[in-house]
Amino acid sequence: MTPLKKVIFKKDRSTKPIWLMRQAGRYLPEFREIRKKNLNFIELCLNPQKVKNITLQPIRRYNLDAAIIFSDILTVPYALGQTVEFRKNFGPFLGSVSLNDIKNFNKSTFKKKLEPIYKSINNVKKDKSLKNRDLIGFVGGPWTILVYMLNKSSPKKKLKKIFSDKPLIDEMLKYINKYLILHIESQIKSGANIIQIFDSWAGLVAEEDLDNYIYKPTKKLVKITKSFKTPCICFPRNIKSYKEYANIVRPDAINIDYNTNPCDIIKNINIPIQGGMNPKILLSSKKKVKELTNYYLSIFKNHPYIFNLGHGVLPQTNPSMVQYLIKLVRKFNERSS
Ligand code: 1CP
Repeated sequence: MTPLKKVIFKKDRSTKPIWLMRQAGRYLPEFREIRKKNLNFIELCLNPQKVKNITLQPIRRYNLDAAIIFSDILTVPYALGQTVEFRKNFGPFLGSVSLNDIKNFNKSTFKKKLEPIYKSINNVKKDKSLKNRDLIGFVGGPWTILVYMLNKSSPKKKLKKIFSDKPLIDEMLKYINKYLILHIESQIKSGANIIQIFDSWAGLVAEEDLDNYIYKPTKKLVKITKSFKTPCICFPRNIKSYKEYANIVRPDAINIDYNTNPCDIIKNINIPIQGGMNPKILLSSKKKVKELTNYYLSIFKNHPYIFNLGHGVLPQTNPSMVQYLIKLVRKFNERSS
């Protein structure tokens, strides 16, 4: 059994596997080298040969337990006909889209547009370096995808008024979910053996809307993933209550953000937990990294736990600090065995 599955399915507490969100990406010089020559980010995500290479870059450098397919959650709006660009120092920039556009879209066009991603997963899966490692496929949470589609840029800066139109949101979520299901199924059939759902903007939803905007649609995605005997890890970042989310949505494991107190979470949640440590710590000293890593490891010592961060690796991170972090987790595992 692969390392993450051991924790998730067997509730193994004896070893803490490690992978990192955004383990491939801008902090790696070998990624920046490729990115410099590939200015269209979506096109890069749809190039199986390059995607395979980028996905395996961190696996070649470090002793990680899982690879995550190099892609982006915004390939879904792209496949639904919305233009998606990434502008330097601005982030994603999306074109216009209407409810009718999505209503009338058809599944085979969607699948055809994302076919290169499925081919990439298949290619990565066959690589020798993936032996006894997990390959993680992913989607954005329905709400997070909707936020980018309607806001057309990151909500970090400004969230548009449109978010008060509840009937429109309900209707759009229904259609978005149909395509997220298709994307999940296709990734699993191509070789992804774990699915992670990134609901990065779950924290923006008011208590009264959680059921319709987050719980109900996400629950469906989790159910579909589980029907393939594939674990589903959910990351509803900054959600009001991880406990309530876990009880209602029923993921196989839950990723926590860095504002979540790990001591509280362990009292409240009995499913496997992933992540939590603030990625900013990797910009500080080895001493501080060691302290905080050992703090998380000791808290989750007797709980099924996958080591990860509370958000993605920051672009300014020195790759040697990532190396050091992995060494610390491996050392802890050796001491515990
Ligand atoms: O060079 C560049 O400018 C591209 C930077 C980049 C990278 C490396 C983007 C643009 N996406 C990615 C890859 C990516 N995105 C992965 C690859 C696998 C890995 O983790 O190694 C994954 C899993 C994602 C997921 C993703 N994309 C999320 C969910 C996680 C999170 O960060 O909250 C989100 C919100 C996105 C949208 C997105 N794509 C890229 C950026 C800069 C953003 C964030 C936009 C914003 O600030 O709102």
